Amino acid sequence: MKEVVKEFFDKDTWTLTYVVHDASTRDAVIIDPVWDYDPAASHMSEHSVEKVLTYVKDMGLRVHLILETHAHADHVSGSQLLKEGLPSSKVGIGANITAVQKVFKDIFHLDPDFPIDGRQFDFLLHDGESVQAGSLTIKTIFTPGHTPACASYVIGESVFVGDAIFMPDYGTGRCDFPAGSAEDLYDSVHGKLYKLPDHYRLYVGHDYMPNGRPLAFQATVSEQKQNNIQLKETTTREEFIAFRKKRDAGLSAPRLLLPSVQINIDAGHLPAPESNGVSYLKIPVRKSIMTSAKAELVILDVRTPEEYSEIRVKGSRNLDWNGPDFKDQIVKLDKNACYKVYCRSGNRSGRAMELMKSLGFKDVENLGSVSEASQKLKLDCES
Ligand SMILES: N[C@@H](CCC(=O)N[C@@H](CS)C(=O)NCC(=O)O)C(=O)O
Ligand SMILES: [Fe+2]
Repeated sequence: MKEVVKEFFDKDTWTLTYVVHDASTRDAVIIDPVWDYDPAASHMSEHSVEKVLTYVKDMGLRVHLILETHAHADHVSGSQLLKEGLPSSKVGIGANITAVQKVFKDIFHLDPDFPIDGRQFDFLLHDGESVQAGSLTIKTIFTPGHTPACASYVIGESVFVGDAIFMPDYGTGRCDFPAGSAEDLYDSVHGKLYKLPDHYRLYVGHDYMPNGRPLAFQATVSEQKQNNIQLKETTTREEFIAFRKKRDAGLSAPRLLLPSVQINIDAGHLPAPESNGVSYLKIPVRKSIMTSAKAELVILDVRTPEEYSEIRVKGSRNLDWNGPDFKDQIVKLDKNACYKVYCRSGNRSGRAMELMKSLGFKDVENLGSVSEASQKLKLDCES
């Protein structure tokens, strides 16, 4: 069997969709199709799916399966739309999609009867399992980390890795989505993908074309092991985890995160239309959905109001350690915020820090004196 791989690139979301077929039988599978979505107008269009359908028709392919490498957080899946055009195909995803459905059901406060057992998909794939698409054999390898449900699909000597790893000059997938894990990603890439034969071709789920280079979407296991800028064969687990966590802390949410996830955990179905025939998406407000969301920073000056009025760090707030209601005021504060405490010499703020920690505040630091605080926080003083 010789697998033929054809790529389609959606430049709006940098996504690669693949059509893979057996040249001798024309049996085919489609991986990670895109349903175009313009968030400002909340308008969906079929352009990307149509390109794929045209190719399938022109090549005379028989598409058996539509596979998702994961529940994408940056584009809406075109799988249901594609299935309408290819009625004999079935949509599948890694069986751990159930974990993703569970987390996001809470985040989106979905209907209590929204299933979290994956039944919205036609079938679920298990680690190590092989399925047939006519003459094509597809082997599933679970490659969690970017999301807990990520799977890679091996067809012949081609491997569709989703967002586990990108081109060698870009690196790896982010691990800060709910239930993502840099530890798991290292084990998936280093422990599984890098153990495949050196000449196998890894096809990536996105290409961000760093430094203006032209589109690229495929590198061999050997090329990745030698050149991936974030995770080489020689990179240690500790190095990778430290690097990935640091990078993730600085990334912002993908532009289409909210619309994509709620549609994609429902296998690419739009929410049921309301009585006017229109589907509506939900947008949670103020609820942090990124695990790396930054805690609020509170700068506490615990000197007396007189001392405070003379000079203080800009943006600080005054709570007198010696005042009668210090503790009453403190317990009203958010225990998850990040506190930087200072006073005249570091003495009162040291005791305030101890008290706050004993009350269950998670992140409290004593910065010492006014000038030390100003220096450490890189904030000016005001009087
Ligand atoms: N700017 C892009 C960001 C997309 C993004 O976060 N991509 C994910 C894959 S879904 C990723 O792993 N990025 C890796 C990184 O930036 O290090 C968007 O808004 O869609
Ligand atoms: Fe992704």
